[in-house]
Order: sequence, then C-alpha cells, then structure tokens
Amino acid sequence: MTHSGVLSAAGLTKPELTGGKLAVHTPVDGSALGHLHVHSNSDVQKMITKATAAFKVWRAVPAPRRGELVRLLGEELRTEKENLGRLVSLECGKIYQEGLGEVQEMIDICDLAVGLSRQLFGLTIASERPGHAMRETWHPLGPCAVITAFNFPVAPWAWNAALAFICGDPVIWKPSEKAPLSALATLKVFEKALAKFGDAPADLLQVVVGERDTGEVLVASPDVPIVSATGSTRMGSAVGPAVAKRFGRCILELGGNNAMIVAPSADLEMALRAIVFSAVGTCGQRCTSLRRLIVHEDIYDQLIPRLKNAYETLSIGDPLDANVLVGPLIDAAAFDGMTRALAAVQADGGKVSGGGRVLEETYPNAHYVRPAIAEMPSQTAIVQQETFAPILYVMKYRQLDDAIALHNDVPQGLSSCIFSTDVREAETFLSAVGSDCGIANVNIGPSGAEIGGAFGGEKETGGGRESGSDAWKGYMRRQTNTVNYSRDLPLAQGIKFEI
Ligand code: UN1
Repeated sequence: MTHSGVLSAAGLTKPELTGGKLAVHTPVDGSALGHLHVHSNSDVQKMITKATAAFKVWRAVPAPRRGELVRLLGEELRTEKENLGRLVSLECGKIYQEGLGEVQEMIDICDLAVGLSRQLFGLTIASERPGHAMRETWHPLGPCAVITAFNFPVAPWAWNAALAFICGDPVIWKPSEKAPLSALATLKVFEKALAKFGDAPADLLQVVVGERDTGEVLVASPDVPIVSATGSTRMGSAVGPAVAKRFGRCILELGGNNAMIVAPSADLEMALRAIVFSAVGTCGQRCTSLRRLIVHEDIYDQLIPRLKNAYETLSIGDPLDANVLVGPLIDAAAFDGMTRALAAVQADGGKVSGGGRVLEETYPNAHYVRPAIAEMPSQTAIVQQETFAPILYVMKYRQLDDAIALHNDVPQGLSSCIFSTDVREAETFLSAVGSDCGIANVNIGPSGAEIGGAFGGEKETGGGRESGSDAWKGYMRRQTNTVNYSRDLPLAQGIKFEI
C-alpha cells in the first residue's frame, strides 16, 4: 500500500493534511505525510472551556452507561485495527506487527474499562459511633489532559482515556507533534462510537495539534484537574512541578532504563528470544525497551556470542514489510543521540558490536541502524542514562546481590526482569530487597506489559500508574461519607460538648 493509501484507509483526508504549519514526516523514508493546521494557545483555552461544559453533563451519566460508549469504541477499534495499526507503523516507524499490537492494547483497555464501569467501588468502613455508617465514594474529577509520546502514539492515550471516560471525565489529548496523525485517525474512530452511542455531550474528546506551548496551556490550567503525561524525564520534570503548583493531579510515565539479569540457571534459548524482542522492538524506542543486560559470568560466553549472531542477521528496513523486524529511528536527532551514546561507550572502554547506519542509499532522509551491543567494563554514566535507541549495554556479575545492586543503581525505575529457574533467585528479585521498579518480571522481558496490571514506575519514571489494577482511582475524586441514622449526635473521639 502507498503512503497516501495508508493515510486515506485510516480516514485522513487531503484537506486536513494540507496547508498547515506543522509538517509531519514518516520515519520510513523521511517524506512529508502532511502539513497540519495547528491550534493556537487561545484555541486550547476554548477547548478547556468546552471540556468543562462536557464534564457537567457527563459526570451525571450513570457509569455503566458511560461504559457503553467505551464498549462501542472497542468495537470500532476492532473494525479499524489494521487501518490504524498500519498508520501507527507508518507514522512512528514500528513494524506493522507492533502497530497492530498497539491497537490491540487499546481494545484490551476498552474491555477492561467496560467491566470497571460497573465496579467503581469504594469501601464501607466501621464507624466508632452507634447508628452511624461510613463509606467511601468515588466521583468524576473533571477534564483530563493526556499528553502522549511519538513512540506509542495511540495506546497510552487509550489507557488513560478509556478510564477517564468511564470515570466521568472528558479528555483533551495532546499527541506528540511527531505523531499527530494517529491521534486524528483515532478521533475519527471515537466519533463513530459517539454516533452509535447517540446522546453523549459534545467535546468529550478533543485533540490539540501543536507544539510544546499548546501542551503548556493544559498543564497550567486550573480547569484541568488531571494531567497524564507520557514522555521523557525532562518533559516530566517540567510538567510535574507546574501541575503541583496549582494542586492538580499528575500521572507521569517517563523514562526507563530497564534491565534483565540472566542467572546461571536461566533457559538461555528463551532468554535469547526475550532479549532480542525487548531490546530491538520499536527500534529500541519503547519506554520499556531492554537497555541493560546483567549476565552471570559463568554463562556470559555462551550467551553473548549467540546474541551477537542474532543481532547480525536481524532484518532491518521498511516497517510495513512483513519480513522486517527492525524499523527506523524516528528522526535525525534520535540517530545523533545514538551516535553520541556509542562514542561515550568507546570513551568508557566499552566494546561495541553493530550500531552503524544502514540503508542510507535507499533512504537518505531516514535513519535506519543496526542495533548495537555494548559490552561495558562497568555501569558508567552513559549506561545510567536513557538513550532512546537500540543500544544494549552488557555487564557481568558474580553474586546475585551485586547484580541487584547494579540493576537498581540507575535513576529510572520502570521495568525489570530476571531469567532464572531458581525459585530463590526469582523470588528475591521480586521481594522488598529486589528490583526497585514498577514492573518486575520473571522469565519474560521487560516490555510488552499487558493492560490488566498497573503500568508505570518509580524514581525518575515519575511514579504514575496507568491502565489496569486500581489505576482508575487516579481519574476520580474520593469522598468519605459518614451518615448518622440514629436519633443522637455522639461526637467522634468521645468528645463531650453540651450546649
Ligand atoms: C511506552 O513505551 O511508552 O509494555 C509504552 C510495553 C507496552 C507499552 C510501552 N505495553 O512495552
């Protein structure tokens, strides 16, 4: 399919793709996919006003009915899975299989949210006073801004939006300026669901097209009580304090520097497959990508040569080609970041295999690279940074305690894993003295989290949790209720106060 075929199959029309100031390029060959009209800061203010009006209506709609809208969204996404998956692949460069996987995550979170819409439950709590009942109720909170990154242009929106909608909150979505087309196509899918639903208020979902300043309007506005932002730690360290200053609520999902410990008892065949998928998937541009491999010295020489071999034969190229496993980096800046990191590796005494630019003649305006393995003498400063590129730093260990210490000795805390068939080692890794990350796995890689669990991490990853478990509570306000159904007025804590 041609690029314009992919765009039109996803419902994007010529007029909306032409004449605007924001040029959107595909990382596949660097060509322009469109020039979008951008919103001004005052447009964004108007969107906030509209979202506030939508909130006043939507919060009073019974939650299971709100769930019906999300159920319809899930159905429309099922119909559009291939079209949207292909667009995601074209716009951000991940392979088509991963584009499909991303849309599947959207469908999965819709399913979860539909069920939850009948279960937004609070506790009942024992009161110390006779004839009194105490309970906790959860109410809609207000407009929710969702800021997403280029590498997952649609799924993180869905993790937030599906929950926000059932929780009674309208959504204003600010996609990355590098990947706004997938957001516009998703808006069209949502509009189909809205049409079938019938009587939802206008402006439940609005998409902001623009650069950073438009996002800043959302972040600064006291009328946007929830800001959920996915992206770099640098972005989060600007968003977090700005939202905190106005006592808003922030859900941050920022950088990761995810590691795998490979213990002597590991099934190396399985470990190898997990390493390659999680380190080179999305060309190393997932926040959950495997970046550090901590290998026991006894198996190092068995594992690393095989890994290098697998890296050398990886098919790299057009992500929409079914035989390709590694697509391009997003842009020249990403390539420069990778080149700089590999230079730092050399300076630190590391040994690099792979890492060079490939397919330059076919795609002079795109940036394809062979994923790199960097064998490090120790965990130097460059290893402790998140470089959004397919570089896998490899280090050796002897004692599990040392491996865990090395594992945790980075500023980020998103995802982690151990390959081991020794239950003592595996459980230690998951225990209070083990991995310090929000996600810790055994015998699977750090990426590819399912939506049923809470997604997010500690330290510089920002502490937010999205998606499954009780993440829905982040989109609601909690109210504690005490009801006196007696004929007396006893005071709590036994206080006597007679008038
Ligand atoms: C991201 O890279 O921002 O666990 C999200 C995973 C995916 C989500 C990644 N489910 O790899």
